[in-house]
Amino acid sequence: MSQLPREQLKVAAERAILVKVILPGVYFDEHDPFRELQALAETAGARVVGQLIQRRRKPRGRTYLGKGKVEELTQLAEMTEATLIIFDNDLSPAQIRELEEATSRKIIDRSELILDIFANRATTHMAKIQVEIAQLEYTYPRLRAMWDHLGQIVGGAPVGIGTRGPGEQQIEIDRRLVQRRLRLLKSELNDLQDRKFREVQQRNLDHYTVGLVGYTNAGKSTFFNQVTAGGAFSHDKLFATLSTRIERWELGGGNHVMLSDTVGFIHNLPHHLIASFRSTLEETVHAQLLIILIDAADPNAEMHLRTVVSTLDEIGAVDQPRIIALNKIDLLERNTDVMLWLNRHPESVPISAASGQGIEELSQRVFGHLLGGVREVVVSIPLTDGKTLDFLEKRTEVLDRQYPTGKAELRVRMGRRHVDLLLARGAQFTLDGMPPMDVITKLWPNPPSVETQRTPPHAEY
Ligand SMILES: Nc1nc2c(ncn2[C@@H]2O[C@H](COP(=O)(O)OP(=O)(O)OP(=O)(O)O)[C@@H](O)[C@H]2O)c(=O)[nH]1
Ligand SMILES: [Mg+2]
Repeated sequence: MSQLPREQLKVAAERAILVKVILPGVYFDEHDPFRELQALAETAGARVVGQLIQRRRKPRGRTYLGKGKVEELTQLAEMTEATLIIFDNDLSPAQIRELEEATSRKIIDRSELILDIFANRATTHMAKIQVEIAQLEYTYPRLRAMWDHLGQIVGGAPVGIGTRGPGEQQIEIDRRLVQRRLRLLKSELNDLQDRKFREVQQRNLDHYTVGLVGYTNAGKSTFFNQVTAGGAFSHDKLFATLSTRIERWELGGGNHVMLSDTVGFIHNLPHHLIASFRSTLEETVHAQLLIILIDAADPNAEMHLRTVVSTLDEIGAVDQPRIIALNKIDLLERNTDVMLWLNRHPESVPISAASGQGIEELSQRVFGHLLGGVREVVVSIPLTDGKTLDFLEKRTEVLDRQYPTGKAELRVRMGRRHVDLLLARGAQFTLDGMPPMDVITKLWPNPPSVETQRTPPHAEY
């Protein structure tokens, strides 16, 4: 296994040229087309020494780039002494081989670059298994096409290549090894996933759970650290977080939710990579509320939002209400930028995870969801039920207190969740003079998320 050459094609410390082919109808950043690829390359540890861009109606079959551009690329690589060429587009194994032969440089595509970052960042056992599965599934089909020519590539070629000519027999042996390893990893991941699923189910019974999601580098971990006991790694690099962390977020008045911070999303993430990160995203899929954190200061923020929404669809996180939080507003120079956003997404909450601005407003909104909509009702309980009295005094807003014989009648502002909690404790009480079960559906017609605010219908996704 340790001999798989493309698995060892590390990006760190290489001199790299970035290449992008712009195809009609495919999104790209017009002001700075290499912005994200450059950040990804630097995150992986490469030094970017050149860039090359081409607009085409469709990719050229053999080399993706046009013939003249391939020559230009080769010259650029020679001039800049580049050892690595990174394509923003996903390439087929045959295209990689053609391009490597033409340029005598190592070629990788965006998916391989992301995998390389994931491989370096994975710290938990689960993340490591998921990355290895994704690597084997993405990388392996390319091995066969690669091996016969890797030895001729300039610089950075892994040790062993070129000295060991892998014949058909060797490929066959390794193919079987890869399959066996994949089966082993997948069965281990299945076990971990089952355990994780039970944990998540139990947590959802015990607590209200809120999933923090967003594009990579949006500031999720910074926010998480602000509002919980923290411990999440935050950094100005892409994919700083690769596993999920859950902590208590105290909302005041004895109310709390469990908040999860997880891996960030990115556009065009290969499907199998999303699939292999399913276990990491288990908390997100089953969270009772989602906060979509957007870096409002990023020029591509709208595309980021679209990516997050479509990734949530893809992983099946579609049932819960969502709140959009516009982060990094401290970086927005003009108030009009915030106003523009609010115009387009009127339900969103501007915040700064770094300075704490707006977080109180956001936690109020979460609080509203937690309670499932606040209503003003009269709760009547026996005077002897000190526990329930105590609960109402501490957890709800008491507006009035009356004590007719043997009873306490409190006019309170309470949420559906308060009623559920009281029922779960076996408390005996009436709401507006009626048994709770008779009035719940009248007071809270759409439980559990009365104030559901899905992304507004006019937004284009
Ligand atoms: N100015 C400013 N910077 C912020 C704010 N929130 C986060 N940042 C910075 O943005 C960068 C990314 O923050 P993270 O919290 O690591 O972002 P993340 O969403 O967890 O990123 P990944 O885990 O990589 O997906 C860090 O350099 C933070 O300091 C903010 O409100 N204002
Ligand atoms: Mg993070």
